[in-house]
Amino acid sequence: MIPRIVSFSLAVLLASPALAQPDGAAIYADLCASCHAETRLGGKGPALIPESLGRLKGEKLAATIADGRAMTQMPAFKDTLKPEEIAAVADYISQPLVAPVWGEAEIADSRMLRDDYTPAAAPVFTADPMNITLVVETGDSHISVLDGDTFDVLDRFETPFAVHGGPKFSSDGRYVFVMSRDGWVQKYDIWSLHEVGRVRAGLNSRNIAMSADGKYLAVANYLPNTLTILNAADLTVAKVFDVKGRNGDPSRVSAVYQAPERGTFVLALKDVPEIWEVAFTEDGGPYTEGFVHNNENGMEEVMGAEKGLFARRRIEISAPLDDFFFSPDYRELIGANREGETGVVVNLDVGREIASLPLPGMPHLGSGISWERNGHRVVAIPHLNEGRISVIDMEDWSLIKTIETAGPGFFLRSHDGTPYLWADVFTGEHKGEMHIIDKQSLEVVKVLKPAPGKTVAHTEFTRDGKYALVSIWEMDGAVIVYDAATFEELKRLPMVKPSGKYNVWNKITFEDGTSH
Ligand code: DHE
Repeated sequence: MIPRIVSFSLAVLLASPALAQPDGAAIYADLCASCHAETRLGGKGPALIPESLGRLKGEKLAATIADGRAMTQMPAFKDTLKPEEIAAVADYISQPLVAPVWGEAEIADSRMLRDDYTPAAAPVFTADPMNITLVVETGDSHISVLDGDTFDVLDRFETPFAVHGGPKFSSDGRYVFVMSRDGWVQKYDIWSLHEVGRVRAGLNSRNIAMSADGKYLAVANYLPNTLTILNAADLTVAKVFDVKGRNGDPSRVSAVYQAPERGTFVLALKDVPEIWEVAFTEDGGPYTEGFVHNNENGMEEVMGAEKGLFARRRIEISAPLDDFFFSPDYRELIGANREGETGVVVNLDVGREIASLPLPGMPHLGSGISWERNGHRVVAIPHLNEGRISVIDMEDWSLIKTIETAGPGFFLRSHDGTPYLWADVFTGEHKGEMHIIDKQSLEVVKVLKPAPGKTVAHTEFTRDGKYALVSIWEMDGAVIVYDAATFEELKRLPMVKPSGKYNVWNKITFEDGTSH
């Protein structure tokens, strides 16, 4: 500790003459680089660049440096640094980096396979492998592996820092892939209860998608502007796409989804008005025949000339869309822009927009769910800015109902085995109120308030839909197990800031009530 402070003082003194402003770069090199890397692209600790810091800005960022982060390796610096020095480091790490290189070679170099891993021939536990539920505990970067019948914790393994989005399972439910906002992708063997390895597929990543055949894992990256496709078996690189619009403008990839029936990954692009489909089948999915498109001169032209594995098709749209919800046959998608007030429906077969929808208040399409109602398929979508859920008819794209809730919600969940959907309130004075909504009448039938004043969010069901698992999303949090029919609380499992929960069966069968 003492040598570190001495060397820091020297560096600061050398770098900043008396009365000069503290030198944020020198302080960073001295105190932060050992964990976050000299490049600021992350090491043991996350990358410290604007893209990764996200909403951690200004005073909030300075407070994190001063106070550290509870339950992580991040120490408090308020006794080591003066407030103006903390402000200088905060300012330094808030400056953009000039296009860091993170291509095939860098990704390949980051790959680490565990040498203490031996695949088990059969599950090493007696629990039903199809009813395993994973609980992501973001508070201390772990995942708990739950037996879905007894709710016993079978294993608790460390993940990379800041896991985001749903982990993706291989189609047999044996392996799971987890992604962190820093671009690390971790592979874990559920049968063996052991990590297989990890690789850094990007520097700032959004989410991952698994191909239906289990061979490929696509990683959507903000930084660099790429889509990385990994071989799921050994985490080697299969392909890296530089993402640029038709006019050459680079774009961040907001999200990637798999469309099993189409044999493609579908990409939401943040900065260019295009949707991409990338084939993960050898025959190039829908590309072999191309499709007819009306170009800007009103002329019909055949698009989709690329063929074969990883053939890419561009669908031109009127404005960038960064969040999608798909129809069950994956022929249509609803897309929305975080800033926009409307959603659009895009038919992927014909490759164009076919309808628009009123969706004010930041619709969160990624956590929409759909089900059958009065012989029609409907979709429910929460809004991140407003206490409402929009219910839309997926045949004529009309708005059936706006369900008022006590505040803005993040996640919706249901299951074939229950007549209700569960909708959280994530922010505002009513945060923590869980709404139970009848899927046929669209009425709120009950509001649960299990932990007043705390964040209560994200529901997942057991394989049979009989139990609902809800997170108390706090450092001293818990997963509450409810009887999904009576809403009676049965158990609280202590967890460290549990966020999403993912049941193997519901995920691999694309259960209606879950996000895909
Ligand atoms: Fe998420 C899923 C985008 C902020 C927790 N989030 C997703 C998905 C997308 C998305 C596209 C679907 C990916 C998938 O599962 O493959 N999230 C965004 C944003 O654009 C947004 C609003 C801003 C951002 O900074 O990225 C955002 N998300 C958050 C949070 O602040 C949350 C609450 C806390 C966190 O961990 O960052 C959060 N998002 C989640 C979770 C899922 C998710 C737990 C998976 C839900 C599921 O059940 O599948």
